Amino acid sequence: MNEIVTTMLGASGVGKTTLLTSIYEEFKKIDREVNFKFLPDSATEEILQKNLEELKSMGDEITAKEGARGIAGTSAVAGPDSLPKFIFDLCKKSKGKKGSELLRLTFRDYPGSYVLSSNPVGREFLKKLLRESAAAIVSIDSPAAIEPHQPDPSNNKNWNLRKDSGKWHEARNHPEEILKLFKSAYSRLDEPKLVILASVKCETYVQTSEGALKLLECVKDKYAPLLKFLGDPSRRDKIAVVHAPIQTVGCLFFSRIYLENFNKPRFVFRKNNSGDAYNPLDNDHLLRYLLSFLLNLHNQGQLYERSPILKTVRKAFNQENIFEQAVKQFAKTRKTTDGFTVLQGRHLLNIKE
Ligand SMILES: Nc1nc2c(ncn2[C@@H]2O[C@H](COP(=O)(O)OP(=O)(O)O)[C@@H](O)[C@H]2O)c(=O)[nH]1
Ligand SMILES: [Mg+2]
Repeated sequence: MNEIVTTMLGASGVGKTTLLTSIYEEFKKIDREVNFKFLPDSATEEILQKNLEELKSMGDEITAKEGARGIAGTSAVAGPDSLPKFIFDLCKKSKGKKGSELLRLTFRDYPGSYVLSSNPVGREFLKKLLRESAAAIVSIDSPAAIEPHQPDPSNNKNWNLRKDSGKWHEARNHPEEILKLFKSAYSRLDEPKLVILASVKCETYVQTSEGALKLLECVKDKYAPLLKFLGDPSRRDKIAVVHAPIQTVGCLFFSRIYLENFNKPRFVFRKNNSGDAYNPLDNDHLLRYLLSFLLNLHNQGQLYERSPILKTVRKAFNQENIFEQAVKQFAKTRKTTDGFTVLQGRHLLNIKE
């Protein structure tokens, strides 16, 4: 099977599993747009369907929990080898049957504690995974990156970055641990990579284009050391970096922070109207960017003849001419406004006409 792996990156509770669940929800709708289907394998479907039901039945107010979603707790004990893989097969649409499989997209999720230096086994696993993956999606907890120590309730609609913005950023998002992981996995690259900085839990901040741009500025500022590393002249031609604000729940807005024992911050989210339904937004663009990257590699990857990822991509696209056409049609409608932007490596995402 032609398999392309994406690593989900982020500490506990930043929203990795919820992001994956919203992708699962979105994948089901793709065949309305183009002539192929994304089918989860049965284990993926079982886990994500359960998460989806939980998300859909969420109350009017929630306190974001660390590692709230299913898989984390149990697998943390069992170790990396027993982690589930989230597998989606891109298939040709054919009446009644599953259709032939063209490309397998695998997403790797794991307990968020793997990101921390205090977990050497987890970090070793992650380094290897990052090195072998074509793409990484860094899930960024937006309220942690933005909110000051004491959020100002009137700051909600026309919110502004303050001098003391991002009081809990280090504690929640662990940007320096993420940077260290990239440093160990991307130090010598011989094939191109896609890095998506996905700002999640961002409902509050992206209601206006202006707000979405402020979020982008904040991410650029808070991740400046990572962007500097990825943009180093020795590697910048090989790495595409995209910022994507994703509302993985859609109906829950940041409300307030309270401190629990040992000053641990708890972020509370509320629905604007009681009973508002789960309504993820824009998560399909993660997939559009991922497929743009793969299609570009197929068309313009001559520099990387020996790359295993290129070989896989070639095999996938060479099976059927219409597959390339369909992917092209799907990928080129990726969003480029409202905080979505290519921060680096545009040449790795271009789609030729
Ligand atoms: N409002 C809002 N809440 C979110 C979003 N993504 C995750 N959450 C909440 O944040 C908490 C942690 O998410 P989870 O996906 O389990 O994080 P993980 O540990 O990185 O896998 C859960 O309580 C989610 O309901 C989002 O985009 N918006
Ligand atoms: Mg999780």
